[in-house]
Amino acid sequence: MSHKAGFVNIIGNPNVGKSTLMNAFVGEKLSIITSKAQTTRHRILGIVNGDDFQVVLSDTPGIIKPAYELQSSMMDFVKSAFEDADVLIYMVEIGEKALKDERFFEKIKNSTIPVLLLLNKIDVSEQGILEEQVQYWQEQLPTAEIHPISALQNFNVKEVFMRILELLPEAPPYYPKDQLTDKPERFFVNETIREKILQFYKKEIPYSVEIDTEEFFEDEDIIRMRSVIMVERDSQKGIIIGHKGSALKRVGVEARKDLEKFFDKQVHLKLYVKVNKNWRSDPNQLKRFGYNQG
Ligand SMILES: Nc1nc2c(ncn2[C@@H]2O[C@H](COP(=O)(O)OP(=O)(O)OP(=O)(O)O)[C@@H](O)[C@H]2O)c(=O)[nH]1
Ligand SMILES: [Mg+2]
Repeated sequence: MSHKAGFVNIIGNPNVGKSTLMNAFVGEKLSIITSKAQTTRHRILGIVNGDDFQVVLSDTPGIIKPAYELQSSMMDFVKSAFEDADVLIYMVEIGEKALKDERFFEKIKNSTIPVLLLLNKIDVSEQGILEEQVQYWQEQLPTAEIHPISALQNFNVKEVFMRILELLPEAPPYYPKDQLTDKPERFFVNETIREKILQFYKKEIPYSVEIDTEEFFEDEDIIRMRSVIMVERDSQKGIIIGHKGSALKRVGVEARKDLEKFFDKQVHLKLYVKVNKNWRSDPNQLKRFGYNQG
């Protein structure tokens, strides 16, 4: 039997719906999703397996011009997604005109691998605007194949997946057929907590936070987790904790609910807050938290 396999890497500006699309393809919530830009900080694999195919999707951070070391590492993940792609998905949202860093656009333009340009969020656009947008992108990237979609409402997502299968080469699987992702369990604990922080706190707070799950212990009927929320400054610690601990408690309760769904098991989650001065500008700290190209 012939078998198709390959890497399909999703890139684009922040907040266009890259993670929403990957989760829709995989059918699991592997990547966290929020209405804020720079939600995704890592390159996260989502593997879709069939009897005669294996599609290895990569969700990547939104493209930005880096202002500090963490963001440079995030852009290294995006660069790496150009290197091993068999198919490149360039996602834009309705109304968007250009990448936040145009050097990446040059890379897409010069790409020798197939590019699928997915025009996302068409559920919030009118027909006239959609046609105008398709024409605009056709002029910008004549070699790309354009597909209007709604990742959120699962519109045209299956059709795009079928097209990906056509484009993939004949190859044996890269990962075991029961594997869903490349990330360990603790990563998903970190990300679930960070999602709540993105949702509940304002301004700079979510961008100053990193999570480190120090304990993950699976018992017969419960998983016990202990995670540290790291902030950059003392004042941020107080904000995370909130009046009499109420804000932190809310993070814990909401994260636990999601983790119980994700692991399909009862969860006990303990949260601590620590100040780790300027962690996001410190290459050694960043390495420890997995922001390096190994
Ligand atoms: N209306 C609409 N909203 C969408 C669609 N797809 C995603 N969104 C919303 O857009 C926001 C961003 O979605 P994400 O999937 O987190 O976007 P992203 O590109 O991964 O963002 P970063 O990780 O920050 O780069 C969320 O509020 C989603 O619910 C869509 O098809 N239609
Ligand atoms: Mg994302």
